[in-house]
Amino acid sequence: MATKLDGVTGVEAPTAEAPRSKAQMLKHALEKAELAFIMEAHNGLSAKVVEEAGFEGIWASGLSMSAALGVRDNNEASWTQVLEQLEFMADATTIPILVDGDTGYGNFNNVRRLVKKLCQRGIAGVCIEDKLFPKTNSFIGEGQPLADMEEFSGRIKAGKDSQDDADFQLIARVEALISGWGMDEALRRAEAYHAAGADGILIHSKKADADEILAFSKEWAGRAPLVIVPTMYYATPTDAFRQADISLVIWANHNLRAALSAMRDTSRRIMEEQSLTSVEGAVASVKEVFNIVGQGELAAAEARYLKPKGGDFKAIVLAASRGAALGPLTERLPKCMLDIRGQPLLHRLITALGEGGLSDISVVRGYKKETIDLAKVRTLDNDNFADTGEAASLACAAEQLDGPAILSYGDILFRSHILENLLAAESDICVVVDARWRGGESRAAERTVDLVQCSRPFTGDYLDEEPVLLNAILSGGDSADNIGEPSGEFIGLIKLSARGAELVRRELDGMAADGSLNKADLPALLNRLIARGEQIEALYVTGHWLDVDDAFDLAKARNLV
Ligand code: SPV
Ligand code: MG
Repeated sequence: MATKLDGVTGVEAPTAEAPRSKAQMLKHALEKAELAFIMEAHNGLSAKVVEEAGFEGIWASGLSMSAALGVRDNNEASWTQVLEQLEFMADATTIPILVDGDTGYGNFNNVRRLVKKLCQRGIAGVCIEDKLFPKTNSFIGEGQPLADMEEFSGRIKAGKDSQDDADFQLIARVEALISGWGMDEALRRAEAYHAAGADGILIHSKKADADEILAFSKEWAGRAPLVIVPTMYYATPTDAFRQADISLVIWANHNLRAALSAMRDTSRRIMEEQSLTSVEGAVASVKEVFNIVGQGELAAAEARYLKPKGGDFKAIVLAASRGAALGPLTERLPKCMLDIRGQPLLHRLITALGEGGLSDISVVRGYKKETIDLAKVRTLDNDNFADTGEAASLACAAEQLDGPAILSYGDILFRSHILENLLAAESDICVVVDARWRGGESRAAERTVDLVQCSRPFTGDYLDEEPVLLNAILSGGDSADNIGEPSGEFIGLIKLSARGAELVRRELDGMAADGSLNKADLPALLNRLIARGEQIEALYVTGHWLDVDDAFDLAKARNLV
């Protein structure tokens, strides 16, 4: 196959190095030995679709961009309005855009400014046609007037002299065949435009067969890359273009036309049926829309750049106990290290805390402490775990109670909104209470449940902003009668403000002093604070969390995560 770059020098198209800039990519598509294809787009979304499909470049069609704006292809959209569309398209994609620059929007002077602006917006190339401003689409009418060849050559020179990017491509579009001026005139003009500096020639035809295009190509003999738009001679096999040494095929308007058909059909159906039912499966899902515009990237960026709510909080995770109710399962591992669908429970808990913005995390270990070895997590040890309870474990982390903190049992998992709402609570001490403990939980009576009694039952009235207070919480061994009608179950998650943390630390000291620390659980500590007159807020939730006390919980957790 003859080289397409330069029939005179025979310089080979560059193939060894991957092109980098978008302009270099377009230049490469024009100059390489293989036939290249670019596809029409008319806005950011369609440009993304073109890239997604795997095309080497985008044709920013004048007809399609105009139609998408609801105007005619007669320069009714101003060139700066087109420029705005192009900017969205370029930002949305990584492949080069060849823009349909119509006539260049005026004379040489307008072309100069156009090319400067296109380079600034990261557009790889422009195609200008040898007609007069305001232009008319080539498929409308017969014998449209052509620009004077010398004057149009001046537009090309001016454009090439104005490009700030050395690789920017300017394609000259020859309309002589369409306007009925014949093959000789088409070749004469193509030669003149090439001599004026055009990087390629677009030879346009509105015939239903490719005869005149192929004849032109034969005469042209590879003097510069040839570009074609087979909209009207669409039935010609693509191999005929390959054999004719065409460089670039533009599929010029098919996304706009596909969108028009689909939008008409969808609107008509919804209008007729007054329902979305039959349409829903036929259109892209909302999720697909989120995906193509990169919603996931924004979520990742938010996690990276927004100050997380939990950033000021330390976390203390109480993970010292074995979980004896799990029997042989915890012979070699504490229950917090049991596998929940491929990940230890504690790892999932740490991840959930991290996603809430907490990065200073302490884990109090005890049983089989050597199995708990986590990167980026402080480990503190309650070596007396067998004879002590949660309060003593918390006391091992007392030094960390030097500011706002989240306390968590080591055997729970919860959805992110629970932690988010807890972090937003304004009280000094706030505990999370599941109001649904009785409704769905017939096993509640058999389980070790930290029942609580609150100032008000859960009503579901989310507009009620009056805080709910914890009146009492059932401590280990206490009879359920002690707390009256329970309002819910403490899930094992507490928020402490700096003052709250200070109160807890003092209470732990008091418990150590009066000898009650070693046997106390967390509820005992909370009850002491209540008895002292401290207000503890209860944040009601309804499910969306789990704990792992026994094999039944474990199975449930494994199914849920
Ligand atoms: C366009 O897509 O706007 C073109 C190509 O200029 S054509 O409509 O075939 O003239
Ligand atoms: Mg056009």
